[in-house]
Amino acid sequence: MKVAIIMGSTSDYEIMSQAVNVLEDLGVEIVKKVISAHRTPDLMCEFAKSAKENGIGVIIAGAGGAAHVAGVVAGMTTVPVIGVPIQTKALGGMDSLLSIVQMPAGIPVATMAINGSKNAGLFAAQILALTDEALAAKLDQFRKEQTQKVLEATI
Ligand code: RP5
Repeated sequence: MKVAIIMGSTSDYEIMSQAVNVLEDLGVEIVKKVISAHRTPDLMCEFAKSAKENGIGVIIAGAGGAAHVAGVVAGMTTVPVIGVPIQTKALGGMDSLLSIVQMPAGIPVATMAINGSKNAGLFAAQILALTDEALAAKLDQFRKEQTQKVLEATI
């Protein structure tokens, strides 16, 4: 299964590329697309409604400001949605965080930290790894290497 990485603007890609990189390192197939809830609402609906039949197992949605794309997409599919609040100039990303995290009961969005795109990629991989042993082994290896780096760090 694939992970879809969508974002409200090309300006989000500097952050969202961290999810792309971690998933590519783990060998996960991805699709990436700029989809905005307010600038391309028809595209957003089309994407969300066809996600499951297109073989998408997890959707990562990054947006800043009035960041409604993750919640609206989640309302149109049962494919799990992970939201990434993008840091903003005006409010530091608190606007994005609160827009994404406060989903009313019934339509969940797993919300990461502000700019937490790398963790979104890892979390998506962990979901797919529940039914993919090879991917689970790669995640175990990633954790081992991460631990080793901390143990070997000098200050
Ligand atoms: C949101 O507005 C995007 O997700 C982006 O974080 C923010 C600013 O977009 P641009 O004006 O840089 O295109 O829709």
